[in-house]
Order: sequence, then structure tokens, then C-alpha cells
Amino acid sequence: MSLEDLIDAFVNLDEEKVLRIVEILLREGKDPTEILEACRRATALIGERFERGEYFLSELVFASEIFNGVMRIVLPELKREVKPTGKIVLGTVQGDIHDIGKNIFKAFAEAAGFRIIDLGVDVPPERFVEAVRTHSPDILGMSGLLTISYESMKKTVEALREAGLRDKVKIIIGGGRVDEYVKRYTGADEWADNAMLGVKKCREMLGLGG
Ligand code: B12
Repeated sequence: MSLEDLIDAFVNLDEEKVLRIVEILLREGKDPTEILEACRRATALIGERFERGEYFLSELVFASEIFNGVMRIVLPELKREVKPTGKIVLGTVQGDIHDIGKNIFKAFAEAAGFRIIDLGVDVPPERFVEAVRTHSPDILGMSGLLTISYESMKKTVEALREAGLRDKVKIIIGGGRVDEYVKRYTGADEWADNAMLGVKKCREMLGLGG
């Protein structure tokens, strides 16, 4: 069994086979992060089928169920760092309810010693501002997978600026299609399109090294 078999079973939405392959790969000593990355690649392929009209919303829903099943098996296998690193307020921005990637980033960041205050999904700018004021985090992490989410991210950064809090917190954005351009557009400090890189960048922003 290989990661390619896993991707193939996932794209074909064969839940039973996916979970069986994941168990086998873990037993064979495969790195949990590679398994999650393979599943992420599978969802990108599923997204393409959705765009081509070959899959519908029900298939996206089913894909997220399969991913949650994989996470239940894989996340407890992540190695844990005990040293406290910093505090992150995290949420999926207003108008967006995608949270699989956010939850993976949360698990990775917690494993790296970060304390996470998770605001959930569809979080309006004023709730992010309130949480930054209340918790004084080192970092604010915003997740968004929809194109319209970039507008919500930008509004949140502006709301923090208006509240006089922008200079008190580092901001990282994440989600499938964020890049350098989106970072500049929204006014964030960093971006990451995978959880491992996100944790590395969070550490770097706090001067802890990658
Ligand atoms: C599963 C899924 C859903 C599920 C979500 C379930 C859930 N609880 O999350 C459901 C069915 C609900 C859904 C709904 C919709 N979806 Co949808 N969905 C997907 C799909 C197939 C997979 C997303 C996913 O979970 N990927 C796996 C995770 C692990 O990857 P990830 O999110 O990128 O996360 C990684 C990194 O980005 C990073 N990361 C993520 N967050 C953060 C945060 C921080 C701070 C950091 C540092 C890092 C980080 O770490 C993660 C791990 O490495 C994508 C396809 C795709 N290409 O992504 C479409 C996709 C995102 N959806 C899409 C659409 C259009 C919709 C709907 C509008 C469909 C509709 N007609 O109703 C609705 C929108 C609902 C809403 N208001 O949000 C489009 C978006 C197009 C666009 N450009 O705007 C996509 C791209 C599909 C497509 N190709 O058309 N969807």
C-alpha cells in the first residue's frame, strides 16, 4: 500500500478503503504528516472534479467526512513538544465554513507547543478583534478557502488597525489558495498553504527559528 493508493481511494470516495490504508501506512511507520498531505492532495483533486461538474456538493460533504475519519486516526500519532511556545487566536473568517485545514493547523501548532484559542468558523472581524483584545495572543491565524474570504481577512486586519491592535499581534493567513499576493492584499504578515509550513512560519515570527 502506498500514498498513491491512498489518494486514489480518497478521490473515489471509498471511505472504508481509505481508513484501512491509513491504518496500514501508520503501522508500517509512515509519517502522519505525509498521510495528511496525501489526503489534502486528494481533496484538491476532488475540488477539480467538482469544478468540472463531475462531483457535486454531496461529494464534497462526503470528502470532509472521510477526512475527519482520517484525522481521528492520524492526529493522536503526532509527536508532542512540551515546551510552551506562544499563543494563537485562530478562526475561519466570515462567510466561510471550511474548517478541516484549520483543525489540522491547530493540531500541528498544539503539538509544537502553541496554545490555541479556536473561535470556530464564520468568524466576523469584530469577534477576532475582541479575542485579540481579551487574550493578547502572539499570533492571529485566519483560515479561508473561498475567494471571497480574502475580503473578510482584509476587513479583519483593518478592524484590528482601527482598534489600535494591529501592531500588537502577528498575523498569518492559511487555506488552499492563499499566496504572497493574497498576503499583501489582506495586510497579513505571513501566509501558509500547509500546516507544517504554517507552524514553521509562526515560530519564525516569534524569533524561535524554523
Ligand atoms: C471539503 C470541502 C467542502 C466542505 C467543507 C467541510 C468542512 N467542515 O471544512 C463543504 C461541503 C461544507 C464545502 C462547502 C462549500 N464549498 Co468547499 N470544498 C471542499 C474541498 C473539497 C476540500 C477542502 C479541504 O478541507 N481540504 C483539505 C484541507 C486539509 O486543506 P486546506 O484547507 O488547504 O488546509 C491546509 C492548508 O491550507 C493549511 N491551513 C488551513 N487553514 C489554515 C490556517 C492557518 C492560520 C495556517 C497557518 C494554515 C492553514 O493547513 C492545512 C493542512 O495542511 C475544497 C477543494 C479544494 N481544492 O480545497 C472545496 C472548495 C474549497 N469549496 C468550494 C466551494 C465553491 C464551496 C461552496 C460555495 C459550495 C456550494 N455551492 O455551496 C460551499 C461554501 C460553504 C461556505 N460558506 O464556506 C470551492 C471554492 C472556490 C473558490 N475559489 O471560492 C473549492 C475550492 C472547490 C472547487 N474547486 O470549486 N466545501
